[in-house]
Amino acid sequence: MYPPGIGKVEYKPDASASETLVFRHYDSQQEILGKTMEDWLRFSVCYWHSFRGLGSDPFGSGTIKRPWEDDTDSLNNAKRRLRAAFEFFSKLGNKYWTFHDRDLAPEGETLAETNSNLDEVIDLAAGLQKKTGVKLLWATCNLFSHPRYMHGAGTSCDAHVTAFAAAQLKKGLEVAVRLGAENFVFWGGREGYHSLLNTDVKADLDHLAAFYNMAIAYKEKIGFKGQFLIEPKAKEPTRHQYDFDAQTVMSFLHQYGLTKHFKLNIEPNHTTLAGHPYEHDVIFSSAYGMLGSVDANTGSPDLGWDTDQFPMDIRSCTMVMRTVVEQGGIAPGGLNFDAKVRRESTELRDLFIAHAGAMDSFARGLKNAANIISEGVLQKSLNTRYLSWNSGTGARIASGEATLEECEKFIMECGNPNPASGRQEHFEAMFNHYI
Ligand code: XLS
Ligand code: CA
Ligand code: CA
Repeated sequence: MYPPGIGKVEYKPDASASETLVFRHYDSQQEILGKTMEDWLRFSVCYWHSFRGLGSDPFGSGTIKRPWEDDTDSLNNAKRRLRAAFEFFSKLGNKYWTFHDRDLAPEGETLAETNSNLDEVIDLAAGLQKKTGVKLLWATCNLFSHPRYMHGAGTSCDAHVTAFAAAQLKKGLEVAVRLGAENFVFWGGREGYHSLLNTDVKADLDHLAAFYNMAIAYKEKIGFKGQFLIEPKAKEPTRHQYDFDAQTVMSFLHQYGLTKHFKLNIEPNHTTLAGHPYEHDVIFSSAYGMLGSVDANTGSPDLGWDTDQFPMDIRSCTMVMRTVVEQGGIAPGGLNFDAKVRRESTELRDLFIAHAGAMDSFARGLKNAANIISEGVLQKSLNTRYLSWNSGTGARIASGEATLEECEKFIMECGNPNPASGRQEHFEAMFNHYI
């Protein structure tokens, strides 16, 4: 049992400030606006940070010792770690997990050997899923860590590398089917550039679209029913990542006729890396019906880096949940904690507290969002701001019926516009009322 002394995390609304290994707000079966909290939030634990990350960073090696690790890359260690992970999920009470293929099993000398290693661990994963009822929110392929992917995978300048990535992806999709993944994520690990002198950007994007088309064809062939998701990120590891932000990815999909096959997996820490506010990409993708899932984490606002911290800020969680509730839910996506404990947080207890605290923050975000939406005061003020578009010339411009001549005539008759106050502070104060 890992760790001894920590049991199931309980709902305890009257917990004191120092009791952080409880849920004060997350009551999985509590109904909010017609759905249980569990159904709105669809929490998922990510395997790579929580079970493969041991606190190393570019300046130093790992600081974290886990009781199940024997410091080898053996299959036995891989299986012991997976069992520990499912024990963790059961104690935390989350219903989903996510992984990269290479998080689960060691890579061999050849693709055949790698696939056979993976199969061995996938068999165990299938059994543990069945036993615990924990399901796979999404799987993804790690197409960025191995040196072969140094120039990218789908956008490598070397077609042999792209073919290898495609072969790896084929296996990844088969694994997704086997484990009943509800989604499959494409994060463009090294799909980008460091220098425009050695890069043909148009060729890269054409090849990426071709890579996605092969994935769609195979998805249909093997009957994978999950949702394909692309995860934008602005920079890191490359200087410019092609999937820069939600608007860039949506334009790419549109340009290559791929829109209907994908939605977006938005990670707010990537949104801030793009220089946008935390909730920007969540709102943009949702506005176009493209918000598929959220990698629920945060950076440090003063840094902007991709620090993958646990989301503990109630304001940000409220903004995200407001959008999720307004679009009617996030399923088949979820809130995946793509987050790692700080390398100084070395106890196993910290991993539990981090997840429980983030789940509670989102539960509070959900309650706040439900209040904002039920009372409708913010929405009413927003509607008032746009009132001029509902009738007359505004409605004619919006519907595409108006002409430049007609607008000229309107101005000649009605004179200069006199726009009303934007009342930003009023909106901010109203929002603060709910958090
Ligand atoms: C890295 C990404 C990555 C994806 C999955 O920055 O967040 O972890 O979510 O490959
Ligand atoms: Ca992510
Ligand atoms: Ca990240």
